Amino acid sequence: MSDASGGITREELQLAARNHGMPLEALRLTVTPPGLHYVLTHYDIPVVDPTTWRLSIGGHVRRPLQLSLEELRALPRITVTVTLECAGNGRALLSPRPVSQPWLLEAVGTAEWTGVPLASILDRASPGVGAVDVSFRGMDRGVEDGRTQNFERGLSLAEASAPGVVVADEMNGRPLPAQHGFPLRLVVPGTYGMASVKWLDLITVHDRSFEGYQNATAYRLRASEDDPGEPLSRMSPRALVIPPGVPEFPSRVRHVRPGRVTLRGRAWSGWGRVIRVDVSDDGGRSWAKAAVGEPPGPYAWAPWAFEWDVGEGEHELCCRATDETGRTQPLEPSWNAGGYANNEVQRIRVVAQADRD
Ligand SMILES: Nc1nc2c(c(=O)[nH]1)N[C@H]1C(S)=C(S)[C@@H](COP(=O)(O)O)O[C@H]1N2
Ligand SMILES: [Mo]
Repeated sequence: MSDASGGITREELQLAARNHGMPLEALRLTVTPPGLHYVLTHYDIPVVDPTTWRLSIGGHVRRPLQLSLEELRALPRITVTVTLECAGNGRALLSPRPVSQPWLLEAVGTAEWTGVPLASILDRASPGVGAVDVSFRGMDRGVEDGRTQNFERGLSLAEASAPGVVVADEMNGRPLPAQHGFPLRLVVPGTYGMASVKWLDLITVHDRSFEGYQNATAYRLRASEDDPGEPLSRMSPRALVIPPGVPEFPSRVRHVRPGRVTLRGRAWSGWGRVIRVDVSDDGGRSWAKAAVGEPPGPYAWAPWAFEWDVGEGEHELCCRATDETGRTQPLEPSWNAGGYANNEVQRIRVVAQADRD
């Protein structure tokens, strides 16, 4: 990945125009409609014929399986409400900017995913003694690192067998939209989005660690390009606020009237429950505690609210989540070569001015 420090590059613009974030005003909704949920696709969206498509489960298993969509849909089903966030969320705030999808803070969404628990499918296939990893292959192909490949990510057998991990054919009660993985995708709660493989057609159980590109090379926290780095997994805590008032076009600076403004937002962490959200209106010098509500489930964002007394003038609004493990958000980003997991606090410029007309 190369770096950029100035204006956006054509490569970044290409990615930004194909993939899209969730407009932050959609934080009003507990469940994000598919059209507003963020989308990230490395290669092209494949067109899949659901009548000939099959899910194969093989590798180090006692009973290799092939399932049609109909057969899958006949198995016992669950619905999980899951907040997904891209590991690159916050990348464009880094300097120099690693050149990839230039997310600011909008690579997030929460959906109700319905399908078959992965654990029950693995159970049917019966992993052999000594199974350690499970990989998930998408049907989409492209060139990365000079090699033509399918998008494929692995999990440990323990991560794959966790409750809540689902092989989903429905999003918000409807068949998956093409851009979210029709006809079938994996959804791994608590983990950054890259684990949730879309257009899934092959599950492979391994008796050694899976060293595919997306695990061994991409999605690692590296100090530099030559650093082997640490693998990324769970989402760091983050709180976002619904930008208050109205936006100025095109800067998106917010305009509000002085007085009482109710701020609302959502907060999540892949490491545990969010137990605290703090708000600052002076760029992070002083903080006050917001009220955190109940999330719609153990794998989804929690709502929060704060009564803000806004004085006339310019403010820099910030919010910060802390989870039950004590993990929180830094005021300054920590740079890494891939531009991953930057959970620095959100900063929004707000101008409070009484109406003059
Ligand atoms: N097959 C496949 N699965 C994929 C990807 C991809 O490019 N191909 N992108 C991953 C990444 S990086 C993210 S953040 C999530 C995004 O899921 P969404 O587009 O449904 O929000 O999908 C993941 N699953
Ligand atoms: Mo991602």
